Amino acid sequence: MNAREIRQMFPILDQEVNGNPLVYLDSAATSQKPVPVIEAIDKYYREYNSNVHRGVHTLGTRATDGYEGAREKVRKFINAKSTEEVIFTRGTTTSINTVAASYGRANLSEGDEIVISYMEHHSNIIPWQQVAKQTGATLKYLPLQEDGTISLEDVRTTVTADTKIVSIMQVSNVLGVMNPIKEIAKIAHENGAIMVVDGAQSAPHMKIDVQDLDCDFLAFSGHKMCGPTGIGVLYGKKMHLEKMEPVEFGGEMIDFVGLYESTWKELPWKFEGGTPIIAGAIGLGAAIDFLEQIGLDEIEAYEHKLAAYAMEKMSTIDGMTIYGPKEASKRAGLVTFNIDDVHPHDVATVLDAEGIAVRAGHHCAQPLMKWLKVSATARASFYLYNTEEDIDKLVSGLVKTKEYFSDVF
Ligand code: 7TS
Repeated sequence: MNAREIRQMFPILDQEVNGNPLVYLDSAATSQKPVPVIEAIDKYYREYNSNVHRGVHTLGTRATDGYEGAREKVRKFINAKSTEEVIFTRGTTTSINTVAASYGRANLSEGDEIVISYMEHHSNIIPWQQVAKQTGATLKYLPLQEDGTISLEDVRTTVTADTKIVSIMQVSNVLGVMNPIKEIAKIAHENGAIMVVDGAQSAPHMKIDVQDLDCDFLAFSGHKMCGPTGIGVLYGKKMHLEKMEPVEFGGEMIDFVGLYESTWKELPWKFEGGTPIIAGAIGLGAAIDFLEQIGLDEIEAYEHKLAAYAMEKMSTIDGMTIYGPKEASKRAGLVTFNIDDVHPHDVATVLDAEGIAVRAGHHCAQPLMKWLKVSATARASFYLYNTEEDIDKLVSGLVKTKEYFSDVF
């Protein structure tokens, strides 16, 4: 399938916005959904909507098969050893909070360190701030190189024998940098710490092998990888998950309930209290089938090409500042930028009038904005359905924005 054929599988892209064909460049916030995903969810609600793991009736069995079948698809997608290591959550945020609240509270105390980096998303900062306050542990930040990359030398000096948890994003939602997770995990382990990976921006765009990375936990969201909102994944090594306490209690996650004491189901269900996100998991399973049919390596290579094209074209615009590494080979498919003194919200507003959707703001990364010495930026992010033509339209939209604001001031 070429990009044009892929694009046709996303019905939402075939529309006009403000009188112009939609150019959707905000996939890092959430991706669009292809027909097979929409159909899988539709089919579930039309044909076999039912609760899972309880009834013996036919619809209940079909729903359970759909839900647990999706878990197996996720297992294969990330190469986890077993489905016991795959927990369905609401998304990356919930997944990281679960690790912080359960593993963090049980394993941290005064004098221990948690290491994160300046480029993290708020979802990979605040849960650690909270658990640090609760346990007396110290939160430490890995510095960044001038181009926004992480150096392994800095990892070696920041991670110490007191470090218990290292939690880093695999791909930055602002700088587009791809962090050397496997090498960082090795350093974490040499110091007796565990490695948590925020895979929100990597799982949609590249092949992930948790056994090869040797990470202890991996968090990601379905909605950024062609799946529906409200579903995400927490992968964890069985040896950790087995020892961890659930963070939500109630139906579904219990084995035996007494008046004053209860016991939990085995993995992974002890972490899935309440009626689970059945349609979401089924939709995520369909998204994984879709991505695998195209090929994660192909998607990654295509996005690199788009990023290189965008960097080349955008840098020709006078007054353009692009954040992150200059070499396209070091970055994933997104470009974060500012033009002259035009506020990024104004950039996004002018582009919207042209039918072009980009994100403006701090991108839930305020510490990184501080490091970049800006309050906000604009960001164009690409996915498998974008084309060079979309980027050409972005560039002419940006030229227009510049002209518009030079007339105003
Ligand atoms: N981690 C990273 C690296 C992210 O990019 C995001 C969402 C999250 C965690 C949180 O994911 P959630 O699904 O739990 O919300 N990032 C963005 C973004 O860049 N623009 O909107 C959301």
